[in-house]
This record gives sequence, structure tokens and C-alpha cells, in this order.
Amino acid sequence: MEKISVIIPTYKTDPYFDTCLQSVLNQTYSHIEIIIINDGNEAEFTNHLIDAASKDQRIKLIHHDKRQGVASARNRGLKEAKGEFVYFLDSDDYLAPNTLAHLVKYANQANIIKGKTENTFVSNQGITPDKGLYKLKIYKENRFKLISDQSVLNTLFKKDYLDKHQFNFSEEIDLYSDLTFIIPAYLATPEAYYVAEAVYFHRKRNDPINNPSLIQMDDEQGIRTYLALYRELKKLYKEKIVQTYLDQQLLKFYQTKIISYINNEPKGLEHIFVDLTMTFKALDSHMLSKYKQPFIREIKAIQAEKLQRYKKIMNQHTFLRKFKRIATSPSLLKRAIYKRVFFKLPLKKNLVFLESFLGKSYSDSPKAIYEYLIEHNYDYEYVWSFNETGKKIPGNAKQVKRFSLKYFYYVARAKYWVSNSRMPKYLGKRRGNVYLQTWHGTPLKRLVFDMDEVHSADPNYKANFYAQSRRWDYLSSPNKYSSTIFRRAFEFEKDMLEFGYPKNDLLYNKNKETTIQAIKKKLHLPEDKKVILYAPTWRDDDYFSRGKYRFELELNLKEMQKRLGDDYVVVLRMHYFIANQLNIEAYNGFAFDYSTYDDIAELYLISDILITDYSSVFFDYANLKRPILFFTYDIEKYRDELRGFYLDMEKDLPGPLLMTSNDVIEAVENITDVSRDYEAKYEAFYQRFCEWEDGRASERTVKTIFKD
Ligand code: C2G
Repeated sequence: MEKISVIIPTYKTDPYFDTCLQSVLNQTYSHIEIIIINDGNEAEFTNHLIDAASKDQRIKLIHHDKRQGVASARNRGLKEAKGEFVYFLDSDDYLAPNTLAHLVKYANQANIIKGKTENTFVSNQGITPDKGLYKLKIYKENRFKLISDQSVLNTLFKKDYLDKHQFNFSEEIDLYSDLTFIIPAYLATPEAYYVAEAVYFHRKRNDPINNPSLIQMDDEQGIRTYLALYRELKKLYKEKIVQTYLDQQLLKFYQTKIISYINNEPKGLEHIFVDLTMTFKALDSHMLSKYKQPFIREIKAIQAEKLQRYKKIMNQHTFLRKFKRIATSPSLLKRAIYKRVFFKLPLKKNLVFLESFLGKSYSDSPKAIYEYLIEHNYDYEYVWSFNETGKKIPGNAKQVKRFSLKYFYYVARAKYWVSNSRMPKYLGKRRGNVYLQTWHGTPLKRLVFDMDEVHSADPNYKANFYAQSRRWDYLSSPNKYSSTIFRRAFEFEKDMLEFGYPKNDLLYNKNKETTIQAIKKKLHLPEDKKVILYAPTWRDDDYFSRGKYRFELELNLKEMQKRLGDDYVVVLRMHYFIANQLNIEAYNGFAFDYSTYDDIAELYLISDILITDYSSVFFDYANLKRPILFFTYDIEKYRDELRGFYLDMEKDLPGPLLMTSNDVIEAVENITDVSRDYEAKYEAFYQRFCEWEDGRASERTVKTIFKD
């Protein structure tokens, strides 16, 4: 059996490395040696590598004292390689279990065999099944198509082929050095194979803010490097196949990287124009015949060194492109009006814009703040954003439909924004705008920059969150514990309002009893029964599409009704991300679905027991000092795979963790005993998380912010 040398350079990839290595160790084709290059990593990661290497004889670890770059690390790996085949892998990526086996099947027939690459944001990506059966594909004259990704990855090379030609990565460059290896390698072979079953998972980093990959750091320097490399390679390889390949790659690079750099970087064009001109002069003009105007004129202006002309064409081109897009999309049209018209009108000093849970409800801290303002006759105009307007709310606030033209008008003009969740990035921020972010819960589940991986439907979550949160001026905090986490996980550096949560003021309401009666009546709940509230959270990995999550009820309502129905009713409250309907018709009079009821705080107030899971609702509910049960049937998956927690659920919570519906029912039957058992823990919990709450958080918040 022939040996494969797998070469893995490592540099600052601590969070991803174990997944990578494990995927190699688990290969079904096991006759491998693994050459890991520690390219000047810090002590902690270095020690981790040493430890990992000691656990399997197939691993060979090589140290570079200082970082020398990926090209040098791969060259070093090549020198050490003893196998008949060589395979490069990046230490933040990973393989499917059969990848090497699939490649090696054809290894004696070709010098180069490439597999399929799938992009992923997570560590446990499954393979996307291809339509139909896979077939081996043989590329001859068109073999450069296989490197349209400009990458050396997921390719099995015959070692004696590499040795014979002495292919090497150019160590003068870091980014794009793959080209210096793959071009000569693909040139000297008459054919290359493609095996789609051999899947390589290429990780797209979900945190381009703190942990960008090489490609995500791309900027002026990256562009210059690429252009210089193109010029050099054009001179070095006169063969038609390479010349065409390079020209195609340059045009692609121009359309993606360069255009976006020029659009996003003021003066960027001036900085790179000389380089651009030099480079595009080497482009074969025939290549342009496939393109349309004004693109051709754009490139010709570059070649003719006409900066002003180029700018003019570009502006026209950009305008045309935008116009076309806007004209066909009402939502883009509204955004354009927002930016170009509304944004330029003066800011209204007495206008307050409010939104709760992305316009889904009239609730939470924005509601509490609004009600405080109107009850105390503050002299402001108010605008609420809702997905469905026409709500019965106190005061005479205007209601606008979220994302309607009116919405954009008021967002642009309001001096004050009050919201408990994120507002779209494209809204920008005007000078003089004051943005109070109330957020919506004490965190149990890890947040944003404390999350390693994002499993939810939005893979750009971290980058978007970062941009959106730069606009917050104030952030409400319910307790010291949250302040510390918010500072770190949101990278929030402005004013933290350590006042408790305005939304919890209601729970300290002086007329509790009358309020409870009124709410129960409104909800058609029997007055003689106690109320159990079931309010679980959402699962990051169970969704229909972005923002639309699925939830299956694990509580056995039938059994609950049988054993608890004489004394209790159950109010079901799904998280606002949950999109599917609960089917509870059979439990009429016992189970009530109030998932779309505006404010959960009112449901807290009327309930005698809370059942939840990993939702932050229990931090708020604890203000009432009433019993809490945790129905955590999927705790292992939720904690270990999806999110990770800030607290030790077994130790820190004010109630029992229950794994089955039967356990939950029993706990309710014995609720007095359960409460007694948890008395001390409850008290400690209350001290830690509810200490700042006294029913006056709205007052303190309003007095800090609304001073005009
Ligand atoms: N919520 C609700 N009904 C539920 C669950 C939650 O109305 N069944 C509301 C509550 O107001 C709660 C808020 O949504 O405080 C946040 O809910 P979580 O379940 O904790 O989930 P998430 O939206 O992911 O926010 O720092 C807090 C975290 O960001 C959690």
C-alpha cells in the first residue's frame, strides 16, 4: 500500500486545529504520514501541537521558531515527505472520512488528482449529495479549469513527479503563493483527474473581525501582491494555456476584489492605478471579446493610463448597475430614498423611534420605557415599528409598518432610537442620533464573540453584529454578570446602563393582584386554576430558513392534562423565532397557545410555575420568586455542540433539570417539596441576577437618556 504524506502548516488556528487533525486521523485510508509545521505559533498552541503529535506515531511535528509563512511551511513539508503521494491541507479546514481513499484509488494513473471543495462555517458539516452518481473526470487541454480556485488544496500529487520537476512555492509571497506551485505542476502534466467524491471542507471564518483568514485580510497590499505576481507569471510562462489561464484569473480578480476595494476605499483607486495600468497592459486583448460594454471601455481606459476617463466610465457603470438593481426591487428603492433623501433632512430632536423584537411585538424594555415616558408626560413624539400595525397601545404613538417608506422616513429623522434587538446595517447612523440598545435577556447561551461557531441560519452573524453594534450609544444591563459578558461578547465600549431591566418593572408592580386578574380575563383563562407557563427557547440548528426556526413539543400534554388538569392549565409560549404552529386542539380548555401574545412579562405575572430550558426567561421570572423547572431533554447537544453556556446549569440554577416529560409532571405534583429543596439556591440566584431590580429601572434609564 502506498503512503500519502499529508502536509499541514499551522499558524494561529487554535480553535480549528483539532477538528482538522481528527479528520485526518479518522481517514479510512490509514497509510499516511502527517507532517505538521508549527509556523512560529505562541507557546500555548505549540504545546498543544506537541501534545497532539505525541498521541499518534504517524504524526511528525516540525517547528519554525518564527513565522515564515505558508509557502515556506509547505516547502518544508515537501522536503520531509516520505510518501509516494503528497496532499496539502490547511489547519482550519477538514476532510470527509473517505476523501483520501477516493483520491488514492486513481493515484497510479495520474500525476495530479483533485477532489471537490465545499465551503462551510462549522466543524461538523455533512456532505451535500451531488445529483446522480459521481464519475471520474479526466481533464486534458482544459486541465487549468481545475485550478480556477487558484488553490493547491484537496489535490493528490505524485511525489516522484514533484521531485522530478522540483516544484516549489515561492517564499517571497504569502497570499496567492499557491499559483507559483500549481501553474508549473499543471503545465508539465498532460492530464489531471477530478474525483467529486473526495470532499474537502474549506472553512470560511465566521469572525473576520478578530480572526480573519489570510484571504479575509486582503486589502491594498493583497491587491498589489496579486498584480505583481500576475505580471511575473505572465513573463515566466509563455505557453498559451497558462497565458489564457492568467488572463481569466486577472479579470475575475478585477471583478470581485478590485472593484469592491475601489468602491469601499476612498482614494483606493489612486493608490493602485499605476499598478493596475502596468498589469492590464499585459492582458491579451482577445480576452475582452467575451465581455460587454461598458466593461471593455473600463479596461481599455486602464490600459491607456487614463485615470479620469476610467473614473467617469466607472461612475456611469456603477450608476447603471445600481439603477438597474433599484428599479427592479422596491425594497432597494426604499433604501435608496432613505439614504439620498430622508437621511439628509434635519434630525428631529423630539422624535423617538421604538422597536421590540424586530417589529414582532409591543413588548419588553422598549415598551416599559415608552410607557414611562408617556405616563410622565415627556414632551416627545413617538413612532413604533411593527410588522403588523393597528395595535391597541396606550398614548398616541404613530405606528409604522417595518420596512415601509414611512418606517425609513421616521428612522432617518428620529434623534432617539430604542430597540431591544438589532437594526439593519444599511440604516447607518446619523450624527446626533442617540441609540439605546436595551437587549433582551441575561445571557445563559454564549453570545456573538464568545461563540466559537455559528450554527444558525445566518453565517455572517459575527461580522454583521459587529457593524450593527458600533452604533449603540447606551446598553441596558440587568446585573453585573451581564455587564461583564456584554462588554466582552459584544465588544461594547460605550455607556452601560447598570440599572436593571426596564421590562422587569412590571414584575414589581404595586397592584399585582388586580393586574393579574385583568390579564387572566383578557386571556380567557379560568380563574380557579393555577397556571403553568412553558416558555422554551429556539434551537440554532433547526430551521426552515433565516429567522424561521422549528420547534417540536416534547411535553406530553395528554399525560399532563390527565394528572394535572384538575388544578392547572398550561400556557404555551414559543420563542418569537419559531415559525411552526403548535397542534393543541385536543387539549382545549387545558392548553393555551400564547406564542404570539405581545408581552411575555404579562404571562410571567399570571403564572404560578415556569417551565423553560436554556431561555433567558428564567432570569426575569426569578424576580417573582416563584418556582422554576428546567425541561432540558437535549442539554448535551445544546450545551456542547450548539452554544455553550456561561453558567454551570447543574450547579447554578434555581430549580431542577428534568429530562423527561414524566419528570416534569412529577415535579409539578410535588412542587412544594421541590421549592423547599431549591430554597437556598434560589436565594443565591436572586442575589446574583436580580439584585438591581426594584421596579424603577425605566425611570433611571429615561432620566439618563432623555434630557432635552
Ligand atoms: N422570549 C419569549 N418567549 C419564549 C422565549 C423567549 O417571549 N418562549 C423572549 C423573552 O423576552 C426573552 C427573550 O425573548 O427574554 C430572549 O429569549 P431567549 O430564549 O433567551 O433567546 P434569544 O432571543 O436567543 O436571546 O442575552 C440573551 C440572549 O441573547 C438570548
